[in-house]
Amino acid sequence: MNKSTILITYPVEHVAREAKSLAESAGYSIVQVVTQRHITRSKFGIGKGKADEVRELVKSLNIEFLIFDEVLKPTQQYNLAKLCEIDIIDREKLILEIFRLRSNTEESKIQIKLAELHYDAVRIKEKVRLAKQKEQPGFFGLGKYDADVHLLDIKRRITVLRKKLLKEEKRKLLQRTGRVRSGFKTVSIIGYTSVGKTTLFNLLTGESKMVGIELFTTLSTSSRLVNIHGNKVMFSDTVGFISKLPAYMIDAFKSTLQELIFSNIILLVLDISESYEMLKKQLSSSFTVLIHLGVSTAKIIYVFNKIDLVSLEDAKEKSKKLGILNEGNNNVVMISSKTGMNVTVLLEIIKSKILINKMKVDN
Ligand SMILES: Nc1nc2c(ncn2[C@@H]2O[C@H](COP(=O)(O)OP(=O)(O)OP(=O)(O)O)[C@@H](O)[C@H]2O)c(=O)[nH]1
Ligand SMILES: [Mg+2]
Repeated sequence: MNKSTILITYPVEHVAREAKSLAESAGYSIVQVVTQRHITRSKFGIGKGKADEVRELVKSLNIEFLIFDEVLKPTQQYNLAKLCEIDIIDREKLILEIFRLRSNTEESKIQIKLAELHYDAVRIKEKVRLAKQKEQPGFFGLGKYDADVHLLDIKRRITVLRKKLLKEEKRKLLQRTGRVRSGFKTVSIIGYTSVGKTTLFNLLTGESKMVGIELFTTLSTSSRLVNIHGNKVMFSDTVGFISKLPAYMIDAFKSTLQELIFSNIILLVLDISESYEMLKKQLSSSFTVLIHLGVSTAKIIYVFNKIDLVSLEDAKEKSKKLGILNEGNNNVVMISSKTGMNVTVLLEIIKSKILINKMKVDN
């Protein structure tokens, strides 16, 4: 299937690259990238002149989809769709599509449904608001009454799904309490999507969970108990993060992500083979999630992965520029999950942190 697509994004290399990877992960084939410095203009997102150009491109290149690398208001989406006579997929919709394609557990399916309903609700509310202003009578052919009924239905479904997730959260809480009682320590592997979290998880646990170059290969948490020199440690692999992930999506994945709140150690994985700009983005997207969940950053071990792809000097320089230095804190390590390089060093760090925690508890 060749879903020929135009991508509208910013003229910033790493931003455009992320958008392109997202689009390709959802199965779109990018035929043309259109970049604009401002893509949040009120009517079409882009300016009218550019919108006309895009319309011409759509026609001449036989384009089926238009991906817009920003969150669009329903009016913007509608205006642009009408002008170009084509489906517009904005950034949020795109992320939701990928999530839906990848979801393979009951829990992640509920989480995605919840996020989708939220996305729809925001749009319907906007339609109602516009209908009230009489700016757009019969907007999208939807009367106010229909919209209200639809909205109520969405709210009801959201409540039902939230209850289901709450049950799951409680089940996990019990599981966790059991773990704490048995003296297990927990280590969560987090980070931007595609940095190699699952590859590392597999290496540490002997598992064979799916890894892939596409974004968001992992959507549901896997955990596995490992014995590190006589210490029982539970490793968990988690869903990857991405920049500009809306808070409601983090909330939707809360039952998956709250594992992090209770972890003894957090391995924040970064892909050192990426550019400095990209690394900054990887770091900030991880911090956004940790802060939103209220997780202490003191538990972090920074794991620079894919060291096999760069020189040690280059890696050190980048980490220094990022402000992540190993000044006796024993919380930075450069590894390759592919070749296994320095993984024993990582294990030693984990072990020493666990022992320190143990001593703190014992005293
Ligand atoms: N060269 C090299 N490639 C690696 C390394 N670790 C992972 N990869 C590759 O990076 C890609 C992504 O790896 P994954 O383990 O799926 O990454 P992830 O962080 O779990 O990704 P998501 O689950 O999609 O968020 C795969 O193609 C891996 O083979 C490494 O140390 N060196
Ligand atoms: Mg993964």
